[in-house]
Amino acid sequence: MAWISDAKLAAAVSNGGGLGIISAMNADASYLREQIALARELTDKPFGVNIMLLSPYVNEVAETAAEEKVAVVTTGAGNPSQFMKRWKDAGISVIPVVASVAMAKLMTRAGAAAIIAEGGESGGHVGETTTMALVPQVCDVTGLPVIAAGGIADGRGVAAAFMLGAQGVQLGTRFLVAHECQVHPNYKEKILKANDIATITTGKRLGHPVRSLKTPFSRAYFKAEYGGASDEELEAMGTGTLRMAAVEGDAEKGCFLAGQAAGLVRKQQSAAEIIREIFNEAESKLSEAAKWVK
Ligand code: TUI
Repeated sequence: MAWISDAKLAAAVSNGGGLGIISAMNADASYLREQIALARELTDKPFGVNIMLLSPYVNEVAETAAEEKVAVVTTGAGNPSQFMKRWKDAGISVIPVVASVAMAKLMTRAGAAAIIAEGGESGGHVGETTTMALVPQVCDVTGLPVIAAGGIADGRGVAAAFMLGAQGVQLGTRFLVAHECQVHPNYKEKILKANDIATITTGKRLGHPVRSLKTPFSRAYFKAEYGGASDEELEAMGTGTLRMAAVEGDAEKGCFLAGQAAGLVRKQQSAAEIIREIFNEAESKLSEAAKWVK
């Protein structure tokens, strides 16, 4: 989660019983090195780093993650094959995010430690297939642990993910309103106010669909996309908009990435409280569920 998931949030998640992930986003190696050092000051628990494969600095941040020997690397928005050997040689557990069965197979063969199967309900860069359909199909082709992502924001979603065959879950949107999340207050307010139809997918025409909240920016982008704007004009429209949302809280020009489960996010809590509440709820939902098949 670019401009959102920094050392502070990642450490709070790890201290709260999860595995916090620092976003390497579109920043250079020195930013990532700094964030890793800060996370190590804030927690003695393992944490991970997400490498966004479309980053202009992908080569140097991939190397930094290896040099720093972080516990886990997750990847997004592409195929990380070229980096797998370097990371594995450094003792890192590599957990790629996939949006398709084909990529899950490829990553299993390439030596991944687990697979994150992310459905199109999620925020940010998304695939077509929903979590409900994707997770069991990924489970069927890999012997690795599967972590479900996309559309999960509470214990019901966690319970459902486990029933689909997942052994873990990845949540983003719910942690946007964590006390330890440094995102602009306007962003948190928008998430808390979001309903079931609050998000929109743009960027399909450029081949990189992105889910975000419906705002003046995303509506204007959508119109431009289907109204004859050139690829260059669209690229220019999107530049800098994640920072405008997360850092400046710019309600007009910012791109507020969020998943469809934003409508389930109703209160601000610490990361540890979020994790505790979700897993308590999942446990009770799972123990109640068997009665429906009797
Ligand atoms: O990567 C994400 N979420 C993201 S990345 C991002 S930055 C961005 N901004 C504009 C355009 C594109 C990226 C914002 N949010 N989630 C994980 C994820 N990975 N979702 C989908 C995928 C994915 C897509 C294609 C993984 C592999 C893949 O393989 C394609 C191929 O064959 O290379």
